[in-house]
Amino acid sequence: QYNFWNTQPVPKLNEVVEENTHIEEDLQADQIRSEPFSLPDAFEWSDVDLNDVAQLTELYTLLTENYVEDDDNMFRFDYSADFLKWALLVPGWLPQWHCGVRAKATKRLVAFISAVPQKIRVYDKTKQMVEINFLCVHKKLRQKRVAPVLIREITRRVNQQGIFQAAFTAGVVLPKPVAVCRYYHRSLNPKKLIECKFSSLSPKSTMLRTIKLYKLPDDTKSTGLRVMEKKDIEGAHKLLNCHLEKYNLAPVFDQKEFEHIFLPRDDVIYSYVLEEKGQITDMISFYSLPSSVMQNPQHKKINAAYSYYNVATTVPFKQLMNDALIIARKAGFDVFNALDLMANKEVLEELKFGIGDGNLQYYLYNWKCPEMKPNQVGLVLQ
Ligand code: MYA
Ligand code: JJ1
Repeated sequence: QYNFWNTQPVPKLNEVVEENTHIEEDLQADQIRSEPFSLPDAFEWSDVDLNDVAQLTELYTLLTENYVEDDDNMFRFDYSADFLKWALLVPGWLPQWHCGVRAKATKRLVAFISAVPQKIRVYDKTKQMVEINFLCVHKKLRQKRVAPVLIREITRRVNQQGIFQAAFTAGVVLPKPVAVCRYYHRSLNPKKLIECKFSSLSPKSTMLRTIKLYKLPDDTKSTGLRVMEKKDIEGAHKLLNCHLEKYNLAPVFDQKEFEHIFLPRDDVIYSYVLEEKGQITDMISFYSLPSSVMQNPQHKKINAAYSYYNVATTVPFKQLMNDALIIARKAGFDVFNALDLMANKEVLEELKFGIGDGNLQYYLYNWKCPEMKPNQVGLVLQ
């Protein structure tokens, strides 16, 4: 059990942690291995250049065909190429942190892992870390211990930049989660979700009654709610960073990062603000992450919106979140997903979200700290 993870600087699954500190000391430059880790003979390392459309398309295809599926293998995440550029070409990105593996013979991209820089606060300590995401091994290459090689290699490439901590999330249980969050889902297009078997028609209800149950108004309730613009960045950045101080695990954005992450991009990131006397007082955001529907004659894709960072100070949080549902439905999303982190849990049930069958485990690498409840988590990864 955990032959790889037992060799890594992470707490044991049964360990109860009381302090908030690193596990291993930072390495000196001469202690960091300078050669890449060895792959099986038929494969080679190859950075993926996301500014090259051909390579971006190769990564898109690898993930669309091989990335995360639900427990019953009915749906698979289908991150768009524009989304991958948004998530991975953040300020401070490095080409060697878009780490690919190709088959030597065919040059086919068969595996990937990424890191992006992010300052993260854990309780009272703020550290430069990376966020690790998009770990993927082609289905034909599974269970050959390639994933541990990818993880060791990205660790080496991150260490080379003087960074020794990372944050990541996963659906699987590894040593040792900092927090365990639950997915909740709010139907926007219940008929399609039922046809896809994403949700089921309650035996006590009918299609018509279900459609009525999830009906939403055409217009948002918060007066003046509008798309976030460049001129709002300074105010919205301050609003969010101050709000995130409430949580025990949260990113600390600088203004450039904030602008990259939150300026709206069609079919990728949606951000809205409320302004009062020239001040940004409230914000909502969600990102677009469709899933492929496998083995369904009628539907190929579910358009899902994922709740991202929200701050309510002048209107009730429930009203603001309901406005997000209204906007998402109008934009053509079939379902609105949210985790039970930050203050979400307090409004999800009243807004007709139902609990999903997936968990999201939060992890830190080379850091030990006390576990936290979902409502103390203020970090949302893509
Ligand atoms: S989470 C999303 C992960 N991707 C998917 O789920 C896509 C579909 N699945 C696959 O592509 C493969 O099944 C993967 C495993 C690649 C997941 N995180 O090569 P193997 C351990 C960490 O024989 P495969 C995301 O992107 C497993 O417990 N470890 O297995 C964040 C076993 O170790 P151990 C995982 O199935 C990623 C070993 O791998 C995960 O062919 C964060 C087996 O390897 C997982 N999601 O490939 C990565 N799944 O023996 C860590 C399995 O110990 C980053 N395993 O049980 C750490 C920080 C690094 C930077 C540090 C900087 C300072
Ligand atoms: O989407 C998920 N579950 C859906 C579909 C389940 C299909 C059968 N397994 C679900 N649907 C029920 C919705 C219903 C709507 C009306 C109200 C009641 C509820 O539960 C789940 C999350 O719940 N998603 C996954 O399992 C995908 C993987 C999640 C882990 C992601 C890890 C990625 C890490 C990268 O950083």
